[in-house]
Amino acid sequence: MIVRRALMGIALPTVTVLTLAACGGSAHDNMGMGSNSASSRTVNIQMTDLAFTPDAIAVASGETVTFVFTNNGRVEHDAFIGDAAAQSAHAMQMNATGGNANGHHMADDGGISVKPGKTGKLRVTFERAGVLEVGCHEPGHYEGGMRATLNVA
Ligand SMILES: [Cu+2]
Repeated sequence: MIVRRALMGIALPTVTVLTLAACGGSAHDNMGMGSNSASSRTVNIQMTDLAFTPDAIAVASGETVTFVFTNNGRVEHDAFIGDAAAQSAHAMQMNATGGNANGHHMADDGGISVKPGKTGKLRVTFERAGVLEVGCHEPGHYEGGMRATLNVA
């Protein structure tokens, strides 16, 4: 019996190492999930020319998150949060209004536009679980892969 227990004790650290490895080497700072879901937390997202980094974000339902977008690219980018259907509806709306220019992203339409070198914030409360996206709807960007997955658990 004593020998078996000792073996099981050895097996556990292996699992821990695999979990850490699956987490990858990206620069997610302090995404401690679920510890204090009622309070707001800040998630920094970098915008570059046709990518969001990180491109996958996990949040908890009921959580309020402030997303801080920093545009490190050379062109203007935007960030719109919604499910896949909302993304395409938003894309159509943007096309109908000329895709750009003034009036693009009013304060409360769920999206922001960020010029190169600037930052912009979006504060969102996630009401229920589901899969959402952060999409950039500057012409061709979303289609070019400028989107991030937002998993609400
Ligand atoms: Cu973009």
